[in-house]
Amino acid sequence: MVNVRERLAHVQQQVIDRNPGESEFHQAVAEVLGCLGPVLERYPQYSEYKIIERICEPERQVIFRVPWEDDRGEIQINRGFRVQYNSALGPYKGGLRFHPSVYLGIVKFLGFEQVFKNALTGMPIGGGKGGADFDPKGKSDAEVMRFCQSFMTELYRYLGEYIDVPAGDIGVGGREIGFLFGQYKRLSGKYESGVLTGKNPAWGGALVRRESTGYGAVFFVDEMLRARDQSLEGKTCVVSGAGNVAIYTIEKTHQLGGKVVACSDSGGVVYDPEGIDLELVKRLKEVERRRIKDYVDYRRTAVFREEGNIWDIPCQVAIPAATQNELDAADARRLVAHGCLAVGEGANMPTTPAGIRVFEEAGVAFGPGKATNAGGVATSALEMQQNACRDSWTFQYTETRLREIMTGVHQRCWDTAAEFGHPGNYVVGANIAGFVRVAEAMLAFGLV
Ligand code: NDP
Ligand code: 2IT
Repeated sequence: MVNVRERLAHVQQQVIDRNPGESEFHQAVAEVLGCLGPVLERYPQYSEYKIIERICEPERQVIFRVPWEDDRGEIQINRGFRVQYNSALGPYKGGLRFHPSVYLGIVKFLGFEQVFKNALTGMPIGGGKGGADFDPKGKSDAEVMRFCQSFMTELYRYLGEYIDVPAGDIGVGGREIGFLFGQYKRLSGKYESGVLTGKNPAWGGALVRRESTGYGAVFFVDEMLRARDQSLEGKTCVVSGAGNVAIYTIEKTHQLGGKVVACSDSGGVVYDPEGIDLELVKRLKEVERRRIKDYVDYRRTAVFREEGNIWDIPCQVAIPAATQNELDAADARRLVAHGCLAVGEGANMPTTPAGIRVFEEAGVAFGPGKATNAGGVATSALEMQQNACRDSWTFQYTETRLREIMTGVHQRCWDTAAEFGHPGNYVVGANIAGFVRVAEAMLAFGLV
């Protein structure tokens, strides 16, 4: 029998050869496969039934044309994607990203991560991801509506509450989910609430879903600190991004006694030593859809750095919540030198592999995205539950459920890491715990 290490290297090479040029996807696969050696040694049946090879290949990938007309009457063409990655544990579940950088490799990396993240929540959801290379920045509401309608006109035939349930991600928030749901309802001729999550609570959405990824990330970081007899109280924190995840990460950090002194967008970094004024960020970003540099027009204590690197700012807790590969080894070394104790990935794969190694070697508590940001999709699953029984829960009840789920995710990572000989290593714990749950279901289903 080929040894386990060789087998994993062979699968990784196959993934690279079969998916040329998709570097983010290769990176995500390498991170997971890098943790699976001890699992294959313990469970030879996973090799016999080629579970890893099967898990790396998406069940279905859809790529489609999205034509639409802009406000000047000019025709625009974008490319839409949906990768239905794995349905062993439930309907495909995962967000849609609208950003000019979107291509198949990004959607596949996100879909792959989503499979294990969703498994780790313990909830009945498979993994998928989608999106388009559409740039919502600077577009009017009418343009965004026409784009969403055209996107859904192609995608709707692949969706359903028992089939595939998208939600938001970068560039897709409440406004876009509204337009997408409206078009799905029109095309399908039915009010199928459970086909999308992240809906407005006024028409079928769940309270706390908007806040859930950020809140969940802070709950996870809080658990990591508690495991070291620490807490967020009085800690200086830095949160990158200024979107959905960043905003509610800042909100919960402040509620738990931490002080966030910096956030950012793709235009630069705001540093406010007095603590970020979150109501101002919400107004600028959620209501007026402006740039973060405008923050300093309203706060004398703050400075804006256009070319700034947010990881230069000293902090004890860092939560990257913008995008993939935004924190590299040099950034990690600076954070460590400044005394950073804990890093929780609010975004998906924001830390490079070399950055993760720096944190591991320095003994920094490091929560990978598939654990730390799992509160978003978990609350989406709670939204699906409410839709299925035509119910709606209170904010307080739902937030309590979210907290319990995040405590459970932390515990699963902690126990699994210890069981497989890497105590305190959340990357190992998350990858193995997520993988085993999917693998067991796949084994039970036979060769499908
Ligand atoms: P938003 O679109 O609401 O916000 C994204 C933020 O990140 C913006 O401030 C944006 O700045 C910045 N950003 C995005 N791309 C880049 C880039 N290439 N370079 C620099 N800055 C960038 O998205 P979300 O907050 O929803 O998502 C943030 C991250 O969290 C993503 O990695 C996403 O996959 C992940 N995530 C989201 C979940 C959710 O429920 N929404 C759940 C779990 C994970 P600008 O506006 O200037 O582009
Ligand atoms: O990356 C993610 O987990 C999300 N964008 C949320 C997915 C969801 O279905 O709520």
